[in-house]
Amino acid sequence: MASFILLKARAVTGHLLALLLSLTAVVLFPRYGCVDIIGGHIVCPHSRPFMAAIQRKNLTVCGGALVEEQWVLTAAHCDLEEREVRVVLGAHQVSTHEKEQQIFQVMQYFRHPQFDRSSMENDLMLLKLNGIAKLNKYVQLLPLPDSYEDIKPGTRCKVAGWGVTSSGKPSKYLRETTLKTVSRKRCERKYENSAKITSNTLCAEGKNIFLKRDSCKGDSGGPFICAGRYSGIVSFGKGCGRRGMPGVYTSLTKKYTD
Ligand code: 4AZ
Repeated sequence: MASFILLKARAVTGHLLALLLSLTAVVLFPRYGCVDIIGGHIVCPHSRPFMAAIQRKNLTVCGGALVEEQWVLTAAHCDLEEREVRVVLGAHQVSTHEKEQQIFQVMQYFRHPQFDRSSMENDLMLLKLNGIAKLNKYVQLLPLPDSYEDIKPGTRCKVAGWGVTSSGKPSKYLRETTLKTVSRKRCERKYENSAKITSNTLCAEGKNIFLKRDSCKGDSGGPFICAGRYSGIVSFGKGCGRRGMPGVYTSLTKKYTD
C-alpha cells in the first residue's frame, strides 16, 4: 500500500513538472508550438504566401513581397543585377526543391531613382519577373496599401525572412519576429552620423527583455507589417539584435505608393 501511494505521488509530481515546463515554454517562447531572423520563430510552412526569396547562387540575399502577379517589391540596396538571380515564391525551406515553389528570373530592375547609398534614403526597388505567378494556397499577393497613416511609436510589427539568425548563419526555414516601432527622434539620435532618418522611414526594435529580436542580413527587402498592414520594407541597421539599437525600415508612404 505504502509503495502504491509513493508511486502515485511520483506520477502526480511528474505531471506537475511537465505542466510547469510547458507553461514556462509558452511564456518564454510564445508560438513554440507550430512551430528569428534574430530571436523569432519558424513560421508554419506556407503561412506567409506573399514572401519572396531573392537568391544568388542558392544563397538568399534579400527578401521581398509579391505585390502583383509579375512584380516583387524589395529594397534598392539589394545588389542583384547579375545573371544568376532567381526569385523563389511559395517557399518554406527555400534552398531545397519544394513542390509549392514557383521560381522566376528578374526581367527588369526598377530601383527608386533617388536611392542614395550613403544616406540609405529611398531604399526600395521593384522587380519585374520573367513570368506571371500562379496564385494559389502557397503563392499570394501582398497588395500595396491604398491609403497612408503614419505608424505611431509603440506599434507592433511583424517581419519575416530567411536572413541571419542568432547562430550567425542564414535560416533554412522562413522565420518571423515581432518588433515595436520607436519614435523618429529616438532613432535619429541612434543613427546621428551614419544615416538619414526621414518621414519616409520607420524604426523598430525588439521589446522582450529575455530575447533579442531584430531583422538581419538577408532579411532586407522583406515586408514590415504593422497592425496587420503592409507598412514598410526591411532596410538596414547598425548590427543586428543590439540592445537599444533599432532597425530601420523604408516606410510605404504616399510618396512611394503613388
Ligand atoms: C542587412 O545587413 C541588415 N537590424 C538588415 C536589417 C538590419 C540590419 C542589417 C536591421 O541587410
